[in-house]
Amino acid sequence: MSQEHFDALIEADERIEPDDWMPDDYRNTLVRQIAQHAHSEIIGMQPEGEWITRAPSLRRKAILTAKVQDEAGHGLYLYGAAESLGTPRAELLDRLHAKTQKYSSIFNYPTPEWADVGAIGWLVDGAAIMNQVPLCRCSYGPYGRAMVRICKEESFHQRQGYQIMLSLSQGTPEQHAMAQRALDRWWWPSIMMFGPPDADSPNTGRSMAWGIKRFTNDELRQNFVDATVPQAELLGLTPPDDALVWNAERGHYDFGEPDWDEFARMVRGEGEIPDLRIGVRRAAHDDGDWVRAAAAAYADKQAARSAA
Ligand code: FAQ
Repeated sequence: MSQEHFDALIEADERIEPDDWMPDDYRNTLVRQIAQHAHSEIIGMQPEGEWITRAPSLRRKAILTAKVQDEAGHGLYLYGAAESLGTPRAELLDRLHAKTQKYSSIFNYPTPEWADVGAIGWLVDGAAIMNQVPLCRCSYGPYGRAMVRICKEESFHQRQGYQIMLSLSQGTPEQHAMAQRALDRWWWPSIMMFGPPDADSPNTGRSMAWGIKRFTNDELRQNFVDATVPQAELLGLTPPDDALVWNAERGHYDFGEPDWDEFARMVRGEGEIPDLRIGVRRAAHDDGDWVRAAAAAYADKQAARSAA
């Protein structure tokens, strides 16, 4: 195995597997992206998890519980994919807790109303699908395969969110207004979730050449806007962007410029919410100490038995 073999696999659009030789930069890029992705999944459980006890019906509670559990599962597959590159999960969690590794900016926004749960499913899971379906073809095998199942589940999440928004937008005037407020809160953060503009994205070029990313941040952002505006129209809701207009010449929607300073603050984890998210995560990790200790003791016992 050598650089030559690696280059040939990439050139042929074939998969790199854990035992294959790979350049250090390729490995480090994957660990960085997969770890950030895994952290996003488990931190992303919090804004919606806060609504499980307050969901408006038993049916909504059951659906939301299942969705939040799915996000935990996504975290597990992704930490597994990162471990196959030689970085243990415990180390990645330490980096998350120390804030030396990132999670998605989108989870640094609050969920003050029930409609936020609908908007997260519709917009955040919708953006996640747009970004992650191409990742099913990622050149690194374990990541691409994990993404297949994740995308199927995200698709269910997107539909449940859209269905909440549909019920609210067709409900009482108060419910319709609550749905509009949630769209106002989540529209721009979802647009920014795709990452910085291509001109300011240091990783895109190399990640595309390696077949990790298949589209640039701006391409995916445009696809998301094009897919989502008609969905908003169907709901009778209006995205909070005066510059949003169909451009027949381009065959795409034109849209306004996000507040990239706000994005940078969210990525850096400034403000109360990032502290809250990491605090809750650390507490959950510490509370789970005894489970990890018990699992390790059980594994030792089993290993000693099979050795005897
Ligand atoms: N937030 O050069 P690029 C979900 C960082 S999962 C924070 O463009 P890249 C499911 C970036 O890391 C959501 N940081 O970077 C769910 C880099 O910093 P670094 C997560 C961001 O990697 C739903 C720097 O900016 N999805 O939502 C963000 O080529 C509901 C320069 O950026 C994934 O992680 C951001 N938004 O492209 C769960 C998908 N954007 O590392 C619960 C996989 C950029 O050099 C509830 N990841 N940065 O220090 C990706 O596709 C890519 O990593 C991008 C960024 C597109 C996110």
